[in-house]
Amino acid sequence: MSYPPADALPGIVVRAYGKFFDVQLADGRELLSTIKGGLRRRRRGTDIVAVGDTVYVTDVGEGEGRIEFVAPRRSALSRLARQTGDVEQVILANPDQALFLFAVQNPEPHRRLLDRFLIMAESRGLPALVGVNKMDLDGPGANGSPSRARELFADYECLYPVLYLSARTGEGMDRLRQALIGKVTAVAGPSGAGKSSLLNTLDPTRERAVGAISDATGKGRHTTIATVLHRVPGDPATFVADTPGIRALSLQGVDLEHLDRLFPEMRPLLNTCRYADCSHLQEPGCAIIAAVAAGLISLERYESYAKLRRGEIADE
Ligand SMILES: Nc1nc2c(ncn2[C@@H]2O[C@H](COP(=O)(O)OP(=O)(O)O)[C@@H](O)[C@H]2O)c(=O)[nH]1
Ligand SMILES: [Mg+2]
Ligand SMILES: [Zn+2]
Repeated sequence: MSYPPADALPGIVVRAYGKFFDVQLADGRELLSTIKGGLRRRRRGTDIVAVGDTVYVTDVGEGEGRIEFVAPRRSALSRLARQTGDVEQVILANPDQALFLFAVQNPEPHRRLLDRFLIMAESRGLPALVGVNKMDLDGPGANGSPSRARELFADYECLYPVLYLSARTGEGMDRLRQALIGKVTAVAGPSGAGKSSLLNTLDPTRERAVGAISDATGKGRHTTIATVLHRVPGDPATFVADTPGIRALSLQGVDLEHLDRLFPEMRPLLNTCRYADCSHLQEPGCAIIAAVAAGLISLERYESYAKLRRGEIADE
């Protein structure tokens, strides 16, 4: 165990571009930083520094910094990259929760994708929130309900916090801010759901900040940035991460034999099937199948389970 030098400043890595990292200090300043030579050898089998890491940097002037020390990671959202010799690629270090954002329409919400996201979060012990954006486009549902959105997402309301939002009108933003406060939240969802718009609503200075960085470094604008952390104004410890890489995690590391444990509505029933190793697909005396028949477990959620359990994991 080593310690940061006394004059190094604590910060959080908010962007990574290859060997360069933007480190945001407590006062909001960002230093474009490289890693001190000696640090490279220490961490094996994982990225040495990743977005979300707490680091200590020396300010070397002209907006640049040197990372002297990386605080131990509490957790990481990562994937194994076979091409790189099984070194884990960290998508986000130290996430506290995940927000899966869909739109009421444009694009149509894709519940199977939401279920896969939720399974991914469950398998990694990450608390999940569901966001339904573009509520300004909501209308009556098919079953006579006044809200199609609430009809579509009703099954989730007893499982996860469901936030009905509109980046356009500001609907639900107070509740969203409350759910985010003091935490690092990974945001994922289909393209067009409104992730960027929502981040802009949370932090109207965001676009300007990104532009300033690009100008300062003379690059970055065309750099493919995997994960970007945004500080939400109002609380210094609230960050929202745009994490496009989450989607590729999908079911990595999920043991299909125990997929049932990743469905919170199934968990209380798991020891009540007739057979201890019940797959809940066709066995007699299955408590899950009975609960679906009784309307206690949503048929659509069960179908998501059954498809994945049978190995029908083809991506859309
Ligand atoms: N009507 C409506 N449109 C929105 C809302 N939020 C975002 N959009 C629009 O949806 C499109 C995609 O938004 P964007 O933030 O780029 O989605 P992303 O791909 O998830 O980052 C843009 O044309 C936005 O203007 C909303 O709350 N209501
Ligand atoms: Mg976007
Ligand atoms: Zn069963």
